[in-house]
Amino acid sequence: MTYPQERLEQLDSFFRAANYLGAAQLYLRENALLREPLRPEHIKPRLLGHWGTQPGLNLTYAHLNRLIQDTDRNVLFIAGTGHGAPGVLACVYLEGTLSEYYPDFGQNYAGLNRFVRDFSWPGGMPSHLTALTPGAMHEGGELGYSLVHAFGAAFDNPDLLVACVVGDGEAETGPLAGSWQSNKFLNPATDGAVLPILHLNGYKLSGPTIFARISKDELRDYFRGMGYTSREVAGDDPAKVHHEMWAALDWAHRKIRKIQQSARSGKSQELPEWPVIILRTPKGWTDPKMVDGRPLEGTFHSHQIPIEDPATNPEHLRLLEHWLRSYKPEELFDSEGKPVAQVTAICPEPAKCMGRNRSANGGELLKDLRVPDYAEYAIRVPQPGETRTEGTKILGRYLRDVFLASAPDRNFRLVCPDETTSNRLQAVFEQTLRDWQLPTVASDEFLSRDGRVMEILSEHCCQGWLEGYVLSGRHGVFACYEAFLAIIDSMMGQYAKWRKMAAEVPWRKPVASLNYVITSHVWEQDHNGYSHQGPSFINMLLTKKAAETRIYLPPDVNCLLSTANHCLRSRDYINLIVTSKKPMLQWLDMPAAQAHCAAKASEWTWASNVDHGQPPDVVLAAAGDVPTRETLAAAWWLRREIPELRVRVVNVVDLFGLQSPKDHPHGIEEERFNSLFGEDSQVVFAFHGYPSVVHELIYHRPNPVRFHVRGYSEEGTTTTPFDMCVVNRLSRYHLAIEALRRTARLGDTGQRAIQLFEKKLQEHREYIRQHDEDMPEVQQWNWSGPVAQAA
Ligand SMILES: Cc1ncc(C[n+]2csc(CCOP(=O)(O)OP(=O)(O)O)c2C)c(N)n1
Ligand SMILES: [Mg+2]
Repeated sequence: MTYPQERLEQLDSFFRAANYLGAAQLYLRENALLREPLRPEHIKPRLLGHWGTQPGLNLTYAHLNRLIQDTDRNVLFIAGTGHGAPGVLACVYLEGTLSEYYPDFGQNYAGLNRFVRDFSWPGGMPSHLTALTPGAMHEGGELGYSLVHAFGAAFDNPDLLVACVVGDGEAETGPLAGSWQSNKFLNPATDGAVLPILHLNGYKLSGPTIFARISKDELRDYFRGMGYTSREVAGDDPAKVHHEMWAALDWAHRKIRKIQQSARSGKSQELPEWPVIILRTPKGWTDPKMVDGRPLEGTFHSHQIPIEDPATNPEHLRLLEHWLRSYKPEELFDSEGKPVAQVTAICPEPAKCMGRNRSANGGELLKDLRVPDYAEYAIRVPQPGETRTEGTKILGRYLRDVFLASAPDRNFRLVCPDETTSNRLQAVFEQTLRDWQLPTVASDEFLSRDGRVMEILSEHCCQGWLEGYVLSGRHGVFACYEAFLAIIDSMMGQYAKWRKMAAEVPWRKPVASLNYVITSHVWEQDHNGYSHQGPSFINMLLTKKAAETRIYLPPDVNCLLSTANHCLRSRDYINLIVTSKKPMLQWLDMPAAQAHCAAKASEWTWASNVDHGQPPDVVLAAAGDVPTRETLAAAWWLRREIPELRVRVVNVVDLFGLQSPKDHPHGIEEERFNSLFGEDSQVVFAFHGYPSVVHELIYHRPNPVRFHVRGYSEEGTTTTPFDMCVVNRLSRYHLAIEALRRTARLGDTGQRAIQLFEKKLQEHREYIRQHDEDMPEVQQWNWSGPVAQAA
């Protein structure tokens, strides 16, 4: 096949111009078009950035432009190697988008100089792709997540084609290696397509890549084994590579169209072989062959700044100038500094330019999630602490009906690492099933090509899919065992960074919040044991910006419903909800739950033993469902044994309520905080996670050392549920003892009660070793019931 010479030349002009501007951004503070001979004072004082990956990104961008012109496709571009930012910025500049978003970077000589100078310059564009970059929804700083983001954006986006350039080093990461399997979840009838382009430039930072050194057959078989058909584009002669890349993109596009047409006309039920392009070009392609007698092009030496110290080394300055002039900038930009028509002719019409792709600024496409009235799922709570219910079971019903309500919009997904049933959320399967494009057998359950629950045993894929889905303007929830959400700590951290910057970019519109439901939590992992007990995700969230993080610990089902509804309707946050899947005592009816959630924390007066206006002897506070139960039981015991003790019971549902309003927007006002916890009262605080969390949050509250926090202290094994509380010293007896120790005025009465509770602990230890279950008085305890006989 031969292609029109004129367009091949246009492609090459764009490629050269992008390469030129990409290299210029690394080096030049002025004289951006080399209108004068290059002098040391034109060179930036600090040379920061990466060259090696840019030519491959630029080539791909140029050719995708051509594809869009010819097919009118809606293409989102994802660069896995975000360190290629100068190349992508150059492409977005050449197509005209950058100047639209950043008028200072106009397509004129002054704008071009400013654009080139501002890269990696204080106050300018950062060295990686960030939320500042039009058309980007992936930073690519921490490598490994490009392909999951691409798939996340493609789900439920039938007209979208996501072109995703994956670095060959990036492809060695665990998350990227797992994410190829996303094709088993992509339904060609209702989802868009992802075209992966493996950028095989042979090297990562300083070593060769595995994929570049395995044989071509092995590489082809690697992709075949994962359900892809690959085609290689290889070479270092741009003219030849342009030819091959044109053909490869047409090949891939034809395949994608055929797969989609066949699925959309109902003809094919087979798992399609999706195309992958392998782009085998030299690292640093088109830079000098040698520097200082050492090979440069095609080696890892091209990764960052290929020619060092040009400002102080005249030979390097000469080599740099020669390299930059090899792109012939005088042919690429006119006398005004504007890219010439020959360069821009290959760009699509403005609305179709990849820098303007609306999926990259998902808030522009966001529709409110249709949700049912959560109050209709409320459970009856005639008396506090009498009935038992599983939180996630009720939440599952609510989510089931979120799927129902949002069905016309197809804009909601649940991601989960194979735990939807284990987490007791299976009511959702009454409305939708698990997405599964592979064959099924009769004994399978809840699988469908059209399912909207995304289950893969990869927390990385779950997280990445949901990020891509949310950033491209949709809604979702990630339900996970508490301990294993920590696997994606770092991904969440990167997402938080993206969100933080996006919130500072005026043209980025708000997106739905990223919602986590943690269950199978530390206090209900008595059966799985120590490995499954880890509440550290809360600690991780605490390190993020207050503006974007929210942590909720609903003490019961009605609070859970109110919280979940709130989170699903919120924007731009990272919401964490911690809840139980086991039958738990219920405390509040729906109106009381609504009031409690709105207040963030409140006194449960029915449980307190303090006359109005009197200071309490001790405040018993709790955050989390199991700690709430233990705190209430402690209050119950104290009221029973020492009726004169003034106990105030406080429950915290919105964890950041504890923080000073100076530190977090959800912080409870000082006056109300003091009305709950007093200014110098002793506080025994039972917390769901690590105790240090509460200490950190109350740091700016009056007299914080009076807070005595119990929580998970890395004690655990396979034991009874209540024993988990005992070994971590969070049990009702421990809390009651601690409260008494902190109340000096009781004298002997207090001592006698302490001895009683210590005896109870001893009985507990003996009982569980004999019976393999908790004492009946513990198991059956409720606020008003059978424990009356227990003492
Ligand atoms: C998860 C992660 N580990 C390490 C790094 C440090 N790092 C930055 S670039 C790079 C090499 C990337 O190689 P490749 O994906 O092949 O990109 P390219 O060759 O196109 O530059 C490494 C290891 C990183 N950014 N992310
Ligand atoms: Mg590489």
